[in-house]
This record gives sequence, structure tokens and C-alpha cells, in this order.
Amino acid sequence: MKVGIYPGSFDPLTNGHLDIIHRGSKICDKLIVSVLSNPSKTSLFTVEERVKMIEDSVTAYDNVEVDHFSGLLINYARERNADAIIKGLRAVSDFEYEFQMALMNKKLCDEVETIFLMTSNKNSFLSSSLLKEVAKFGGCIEGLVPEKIKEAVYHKLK
Ligand code: COD
Repeated sequence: MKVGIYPGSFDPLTNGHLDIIHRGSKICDKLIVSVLSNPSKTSLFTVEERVKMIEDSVTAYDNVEVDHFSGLLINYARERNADAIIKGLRAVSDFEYEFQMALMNKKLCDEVETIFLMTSNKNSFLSSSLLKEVAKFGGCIEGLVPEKIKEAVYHKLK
């Protein structure tokens, strides 16, 4: 059984993340979407809220599990017997950092591969931070996140 881990901050989950989950679930027998718990980083939503929002958004997938982790991703990947780390790539700006992390993770554990899925055209500009900025100043985030998450973002930012 091939196990993939899709890690991220997911603060909050966007349609760009969902697209990677959809496509990742087709290439893994089991895909674990895992939220990084990082107390030193300020986030809009708690880890529990982010996990719940993702769970509510992936009910259609039998092979997708939602979890959270702290510390080194590669240690968590080992604990979960993962074969691969799944990442999304948007632009060259993503590439440099992701490339560095993939090589470091490979150095730390040769057995776990990093697989990059290119963003879909329609999501190439989409990030959680940009989305929050737009919402904060009253902009429209319709169609960029699942409907329930849209309401939750506006509610939090009120
Ligand atoms: N289209 C496609 N992919 C997207 C989109 C989009 N519109 N938006 C985001 N993504 C991808 C990102 O490229 C990323 O792969 C993933 O989705 C999650 O994105 P974010 O923004 O929610 O989460 P990040 O990038 O902040 O997550 C970073 C990690 C938590 C994965 C990373 O910091 C990590 O592994 N931390 C653990 C500590 C560790 O092991 N450090 C050493 C690394 S070598």
C-alpha cells in the first residue's frame, strides 16, 4: 500500500489545496493530509479548526485521512510509514524553497520521496495568506475556498 503525506499550514484550506488532495488521492492508496502544529507561528485558525475544516471538505474521498503533526516532517513521515511526501508547486518562487526542503528531507531519509504536483492553471495565484489579506480588507473570496470556509474566514476576521 502506497502512503502519501500532504503536509501544510492550511490556514485555511483553499481550492488550490483541495485540487492537490484530489489529484494526490488518485496516485496514493492512502493520502494523509496533515496540518503542521507550529506554536511559534501566528495563525488565523487553530490546528483543531483547520483539521475539522479539512475533514469536512474531504468526505467524498475514502482514502484521505486528516491528521496534524509537530516537529520534523520527515520524522512524522517515518512514523506514519509514508512512501512519499506530496507537495504542490505554483511558481518559481515556490520551487526554490521546496527544492531545498525536498533535498534536505531526502538526506534525512532516503526512503521517502517528495512528489511535486503542478498547480492547476485556475489556482496558480492562490495562497492562504493572499486569501486572508483580500478577505481582511473586504474583498471577495468567493470560489477560492469551500463555502463553509469562506464564512469561517469572514467570521474570524470580523
Ligand atoms: N496550488 C497548488 N499547490 C498549492 C497551492 C495552490 N494554489 N497553495 C498551496 N499549495 C501547496 C504548497 O506549495 C505546499 O506544498 C502545500 O500546498 C501546503 O501549502 P501551505 O501554504 O498551506 O503550507 P506551507 O507551505 O506553509 O507548509 C510548509 C510545511 C509545513 C510543509 C513545511 O514548513 C514543513 O515541512 N515543516 C515541518 C518542519 C520541517 O520538517 N522542517 C524541515 C524541512 S526540510
